[in-house]
Amino acid sequence: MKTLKKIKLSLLVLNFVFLIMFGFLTGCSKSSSSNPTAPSNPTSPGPNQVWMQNSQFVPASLTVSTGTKVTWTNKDSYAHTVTSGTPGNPTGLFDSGNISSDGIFSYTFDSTGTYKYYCRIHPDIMQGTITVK
Ligand SMILES: [Cu+2]
Repeated sequence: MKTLKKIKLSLLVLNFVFLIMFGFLTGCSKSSSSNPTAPSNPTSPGPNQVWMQNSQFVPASLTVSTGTKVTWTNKDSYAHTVTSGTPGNPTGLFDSGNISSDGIFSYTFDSTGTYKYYCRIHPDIMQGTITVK
């Protein structure tokens, strides 16, 4: 009878150890998911950045100072282009060619002016303007 009690007691201890370990593990996974230093995906474009998102340039109008490098990032799952000019009238100043998903294109604006651009794949819905001051 004494040995049965001992077994029951050790099982109880084992249960406790298991519960503590389980709690520790879940605690760990919780803290790592809310870790503020973990890299997170930004929800909006940063300074001097334009996103191609849902077949739109975001923001559609951006004002920068001369010498600024503007970077476009394709957030869609399909290709876009960044082409200077207006649909049917490309200026030839810059043309990214097809930018696939997650791809980027950069252009440095060295002169003041208003630079219209568009996507050759979706010219009717994707147009933007960079104003350089
Ligand atoms: Cu497009």
